[in-house]
Amino acid sequence: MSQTTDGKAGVVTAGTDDAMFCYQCEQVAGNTACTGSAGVCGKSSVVARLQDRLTGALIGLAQGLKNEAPCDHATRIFVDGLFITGTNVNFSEAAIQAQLDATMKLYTHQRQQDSRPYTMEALWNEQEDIRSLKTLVLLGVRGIAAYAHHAAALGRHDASVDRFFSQALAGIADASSTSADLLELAMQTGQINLKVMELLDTAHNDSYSAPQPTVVSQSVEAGPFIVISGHDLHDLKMLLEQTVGRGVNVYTHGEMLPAHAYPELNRFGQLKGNFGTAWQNQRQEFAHLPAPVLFTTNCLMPPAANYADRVYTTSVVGHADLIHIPTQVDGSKDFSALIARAKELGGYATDTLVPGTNGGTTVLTGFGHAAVLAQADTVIAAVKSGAIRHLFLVGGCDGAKPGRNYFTRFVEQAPADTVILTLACGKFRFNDLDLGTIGGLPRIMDMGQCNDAYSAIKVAAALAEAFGCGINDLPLTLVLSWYEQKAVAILLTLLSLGVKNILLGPSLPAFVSPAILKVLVENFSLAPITTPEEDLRRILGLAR
Ligand code: FSO
Ligand code: SF4
Repeated sequence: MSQTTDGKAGVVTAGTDDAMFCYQCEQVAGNTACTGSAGVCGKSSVVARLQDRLTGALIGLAQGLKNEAPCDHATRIFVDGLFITGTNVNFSEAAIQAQLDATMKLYTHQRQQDSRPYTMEALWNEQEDIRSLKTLVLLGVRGIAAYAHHAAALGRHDASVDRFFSQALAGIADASSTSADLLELAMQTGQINLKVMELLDTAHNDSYSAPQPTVVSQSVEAGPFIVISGHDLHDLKMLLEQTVGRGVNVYTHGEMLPAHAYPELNRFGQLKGNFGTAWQNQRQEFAHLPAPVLFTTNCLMPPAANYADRVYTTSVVGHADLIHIPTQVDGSKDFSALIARAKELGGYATDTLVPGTNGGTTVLTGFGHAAVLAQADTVIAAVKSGAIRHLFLVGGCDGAKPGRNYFTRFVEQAPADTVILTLACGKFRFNDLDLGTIGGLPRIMDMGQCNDAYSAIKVAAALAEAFGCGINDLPLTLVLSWYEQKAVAILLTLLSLGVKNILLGPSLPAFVSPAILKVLVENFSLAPITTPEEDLRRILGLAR
C-alpha cells in the first residue's frame, strides 16, 4: 500500500497505487508531504519507494541486532543506506536497488528469514505524535550517517556512534515506545550527532591542519578547470593530488568552500577559488559551464540537459543521467576521466568573474574554533566594553523558497555593533557582503560547513565559561535555516545541549505534529522566524 496525505500536516491515509510519501525536507509540497509520481526535489515515486524499502530493511537489521554493536560491514550498510536516502543525494533507481540488495543480503544472513523486514507503512500509520518523534529520530540518524561517512573516509570511527545506528533504528520499530521514550531518544540522537561532528572535526584538523581565515576569489582563471561540490574533503584531497602538474585548476562549489582554509588543502597551487553560490542555483550556474563538476555529497539537483554531460558523481551520490566515479576497494578513486573532460571542455577563454549573491568578488572563510578562540580575548573584551553588543549565529542550509531572503535582510540590518557567525550553505545569501570589522575582526565570520556547527558549539561553550554563565545567558542568538536531514541532526544537538530561543526558518518541519511542536516551544522556546525587523527588535530590545 502506498500513501497520500489528506492535505492536513501529519495525517496519512491510504492512497492511490504507486504514489510516494515523503516529508523529510523543507521544500516538501504544500508544507505537508510529497505524494504522487515525484517530489519537489525531482525524486521519482519509484526511487522514493525503493528508499522506503531500504529504510525498512535497515530497521529490520537493527531489530535483529538487539542493541548489539554492528560489525564493520553492518556499520557500512547502515551508514551508506541512511546517507543515500537523504534529500538531494541519489536519484538513481539502480543505485538504491543495489544498496537495498546489499542490505537484504545481510538481513537474510542475520535474520535467517525469520521475519519480513519492517515496512515504512508501519511508521506512516503510527499515531501522529509518535510518528512525528520517530521521524525526527530517523532523519537525525540520516544526518549522523552523512558525517560518519566523511569521518570513515579519513579512517575515524566511534563505537558508540556505530552502536547508535542499530539502537535508534530499533527504537523506531518499537511499538511500545511512548512519547517520553522517543523524546529521550531524540535527545540521544542530538548527543550522538555532537560526538560524530567532533570526530569529523578532529579528523579534518588532524588531516589538513586547523583552518585559518582565508580570502577566496570568486573569479575563474582562463583555461581548463574542475568544479567540486559537496562536503567530502577527502575526495577534494584526492582530486588535488591527481591534478598536480596536469594544467587543470580546481574550484570549490557550495559546501566545499571552507576547504580553502585548511593549510594542507590550500597548499595545492591549482586550488584557485570558489565557483558560484549555494546548491539551489546550480541549474543556472552550471548551464553552459565549460568545465566538469564533481558532486561528492548532496545537494545534487536532477541535471538540466544543457549541462548533464559534464556532471560526475561519486560515493553515495548518483543520478541515472550522470557518470559515476566508483570507490576502489582500497578507498582510492580514479579521476582521470574528469581531468580529461576538463581539458576537452577547455574552460573560459579569459578570466571570468562569477560574483557572489550580492555581487561580491571574494568571500572569506576559515573561522573554525581554533581561529576564533585564538581571538577569544579580543571578543571577550569587546563584549565586556560593549563594542560588541550581540553575537548572532545565522547558519544552516540554503534553499529555493522566496522566504529565504529573510537571512540576507537579517544580516544586512543587524546593527554595526553586532557580529555574525555563520556556517553551511545558507551563508551564500550574505557571505560576499562587506559589513566592516569590530576590533580588527570581520563582522561576518564563516565557521565552515554544516558539520562545523561543532566549532560554533565550542566557541559558545568557551565564551560561557569565560563569562561564568550558561550558553543561554550569553548575548548570543541562533537564527537557523534548515533544509535537509543534517540540519535536523544539528538542531537535535543544540536542543540536547539545552540551547534555547533558537529562531528557525524559513518554515517549520512538516513532520513535527502540533503537539510535539508545543513540547519544543515549551521546553526550548524554539520559535519560527517572523521578519528581520521584528526579530532584531525583539532580540536586541529595540524600541519600535
Ligand atoms: Fe547545504 Fe545541501 Fe551542508 Fe545540507 S549543501 S543543504 S544541511 O546538504 O549539508 O548545508
Ligand atoms: Fe519532497 Fe523533500 Fe522528500 Fe524530495 S526529499 S520528495 S522534496 S519531502
